Amino acid sequence: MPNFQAWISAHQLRFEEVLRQMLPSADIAPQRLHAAMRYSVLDGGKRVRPLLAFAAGELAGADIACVNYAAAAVELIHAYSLVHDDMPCMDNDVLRRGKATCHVEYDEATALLVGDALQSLAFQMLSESRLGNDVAKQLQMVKLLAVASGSRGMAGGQAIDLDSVGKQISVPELEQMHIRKTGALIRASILLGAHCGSLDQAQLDKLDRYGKCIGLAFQVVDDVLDSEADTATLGKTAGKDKDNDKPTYVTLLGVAAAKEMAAGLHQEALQSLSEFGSKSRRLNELADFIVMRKF
Ligand code: GRG
Repeated sequence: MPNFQAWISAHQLRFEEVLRQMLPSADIAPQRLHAAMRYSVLDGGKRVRPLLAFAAGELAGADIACVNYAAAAVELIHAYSLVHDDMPCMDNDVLRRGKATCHVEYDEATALLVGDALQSLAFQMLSESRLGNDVAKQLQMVKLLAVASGSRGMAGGQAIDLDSVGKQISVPELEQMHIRKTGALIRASILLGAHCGSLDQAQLDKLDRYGKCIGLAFQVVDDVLDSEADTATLGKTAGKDKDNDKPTYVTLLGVAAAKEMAAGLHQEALQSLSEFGSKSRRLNELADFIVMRKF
């Protein structure tokens, strides 16, 4: 069995090609929109959400061809959220994944359409191919992604985030915001990967518990990195939360307590998977990676 780094690199390389094939060619009209979509998705990002889908798929004995569609769908939604989040009407940032943000490289109207089109493409990927023999389950997967990315999930979390700028909020309120904004899509990535295979409801619930913990841990670590790491390492502007007067785990709890919280969530995530034994090796390693990452 390959070591973790080799497993990650092999999936990242293979998945880049999957995305290249799935995205419309920049030679096809409207060329500028298609070029901007490819610019925003390809050659960048850690691909954490697809990796979680692949690891959950491996645990569930899924066909990798099916997981490719699920992983692409979550990564396209993620890429759309980053493009929109960077726009002047939201976070107004110029740097993402070490390169100019979409609206800077192209223009604002194009960036808006890139996000719209990537979101549609995500649902096309999840619905147009036969992801196994159970059509009802596939429909459930489409709904799962819709809820995770909509107003009760990521978009809703973003709305709360924008509304919280400059305000005092409590730790439970911050947690609710991040469970939606960042956690919902991470959770969906794991469940979608698992749905490509076969697990019973009790096993899916354990994976969902893992997803909830690791989704929140991801955000706590993101807050710590924003306060401690530099722009070159992150590939996006560091220190933005403080500059934008945004409540974070670091501003509310302090760095030490935020790190402790991430460590606690990490342990809870690992415990949720204990019954799977060696089958959950990749998910365990991804939990370690998410909590210990430096970018
Ligand atoms: C615009 C509807 C809408 C939602 C935006 C996810 C999000 C909601 C905004 C991104 C802002 C942000 C920095 C959130 C913190 C956590 C996060 C999602 C970080 C970026 O994800 P990574 O680290 O990025 O997985 P890469 O580039 O590696 O894919």
